[in-house]
Amino acid sequence: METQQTFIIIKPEAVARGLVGEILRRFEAKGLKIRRLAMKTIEPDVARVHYGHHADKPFFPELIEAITAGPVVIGVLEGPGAIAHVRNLIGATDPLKAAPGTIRGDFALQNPYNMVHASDSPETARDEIARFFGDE
Ligand code: FUP
Repeated sequence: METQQTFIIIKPEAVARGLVGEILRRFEAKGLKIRRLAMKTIEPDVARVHYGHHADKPFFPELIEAITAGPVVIGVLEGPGAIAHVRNLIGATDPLKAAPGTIRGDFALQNPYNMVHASDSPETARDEIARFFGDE
């Protein structure tokens, strides 16, 4: 299987609840390697680009508010099939549909507070890694 890199955000609500270690532990336990890791607060302009595909949705303002509400942990994870593996580990977008055993299924109640973002394709992974780590 192709070695891939994928981009994650451990969202403000997860950082505030002290779940950074638990979430990273799950990715590492799976066998994924942490290649980049940083803590930062996402600026509203960056958030609006990151979630640009939802700009016309009624929940967009709440989504931007939530992702900029406090510090996040951003990271790059690497491994064979990393993009799909990380999506499987975090679970469905809607916490109500996320299976128990997944991060969203175990720790989240409702959107937009679903704890973790992860890239959903090689193209978004490349764009998101460049957006958040490109200046390093
Ligand atoms: P995902 O890739 O699983 O994060 O899903 P999306 O890109 O579709 O959604 C991005 C974020 O928008 C989610 F993390 C939560 C939020 N969202 C809502 O608040 N309501 C919705 O109906 C759909 C998404």
